[in-house]
Amino acid sequence: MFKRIANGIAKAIEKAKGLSPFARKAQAAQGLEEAKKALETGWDGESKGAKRPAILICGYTGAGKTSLLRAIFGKELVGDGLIGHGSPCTKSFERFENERLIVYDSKGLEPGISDTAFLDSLKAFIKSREKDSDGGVSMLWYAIQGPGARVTSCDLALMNGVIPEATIAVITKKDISKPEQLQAIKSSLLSNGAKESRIIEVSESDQESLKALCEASEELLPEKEKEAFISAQLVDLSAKRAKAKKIIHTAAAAAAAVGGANPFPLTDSAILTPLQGALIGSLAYLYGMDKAAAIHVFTPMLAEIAGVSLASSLAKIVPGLGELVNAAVAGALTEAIGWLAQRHFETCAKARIEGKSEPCFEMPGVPVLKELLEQAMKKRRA
Ligand SMILES: Nc1nc2c(ncn2[C@@H]2O[C@H](COP(=O)(O)OP(=O)(O)OP(=O)(O)O)[C@@H](O)[C@H]2O)c(=O)[nH]1
Ligand SMILES: [Mg+2]
Repeated sequence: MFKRIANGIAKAIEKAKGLSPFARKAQAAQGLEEAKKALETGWDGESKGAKRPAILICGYTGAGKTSLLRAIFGKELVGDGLIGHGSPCTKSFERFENERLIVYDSKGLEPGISDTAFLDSLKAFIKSREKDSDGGVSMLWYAIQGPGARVTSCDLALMNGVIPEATIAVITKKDISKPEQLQAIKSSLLSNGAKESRIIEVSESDQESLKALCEASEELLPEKEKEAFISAQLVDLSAKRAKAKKIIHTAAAAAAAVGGANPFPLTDSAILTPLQGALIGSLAYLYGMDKAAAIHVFTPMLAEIAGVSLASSLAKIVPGLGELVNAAVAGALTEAIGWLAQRHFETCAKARIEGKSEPCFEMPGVPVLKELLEQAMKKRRA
């Protein structure tokens, strides 16, 4: 995708050569219009490369299944009023979904229900999903609450009898469990054939524990589903950062190729904005932002980027840039803009985890831009 957009930019640079300085500026400004479209292309490109995983969560009633889903995927996916304080809450299989993921939250197993009846209903449900156009259930999170300190024969039958190769045992409510209770559950699971890496202790308010569950899940999912899962979850920010780095480097390499093949004046650098728009769109998908929201929030940013470039203030911000956009400068400009957007997305993700409202994007002042650009230039020179 980035290469395709870069090819279009290379043609625009070629076309600009014979134009007057005024016409060149107008043409560079035109890049902004294309950048808005590219933002959408970037978002679509990233989402097409991913496939929604379907996670099924089950376990006894009150184990904390719905609470866990809310803590990892946010209130936007699992709404208010679905947590049962005092009485069983979730009825049958509830499906929650967004553009990145499907989750099936199951009714909790209640004492008195026969193991075999529950196991059969779960197997029938998984079978029925196989015909789903979205594909079948990818993974099972089996919740066992820590303070209960026991693993029942029914727990084992469910964990070993449904999709054992894609099951993670999740010991919940770690915060109110004694170490010996957690240990008792773990030993029992291990002695019944569970893998240590597939047993995760969590509590809904311990981010590190939730991140560990995400990491174990990422390992288990096929590549395309892993991409979508990383984008859907809110707690493993390091996985998002690693993916953001790859996206930024691919876009920066495409920009460097354009600048390297045909260097152009720094005052025309707005011509690169379509590439930067696609980059921001890709990052927006990764950080869980809706396409429409991304366009709404980042169009002004693209305009400001184009504005800084058109006003030829870039040379003033970083005098070392020189007068030509060559491979190093094109790559560094794109990389700096990528990290600028990534910083904003990460701040938004943290705000969502803490239940705060997301801050608006504000174009940083000259010192921050200068620092980002200088860092990117230094890396390119090295
Ligand atoms: N201390 C503590 N309480 C928790 C945690 N997770 C959930 N709870 C509480 O456990 C109770 C049950 O939580 P739910 O998320 O409704 O449990 P569930 O497994 O979905 O229950 P059903 O829908 O009935 O099957 C609620 O009072 C939650 O607030 C946790 O990590 N720590
Ligand atoms: Mg529930």
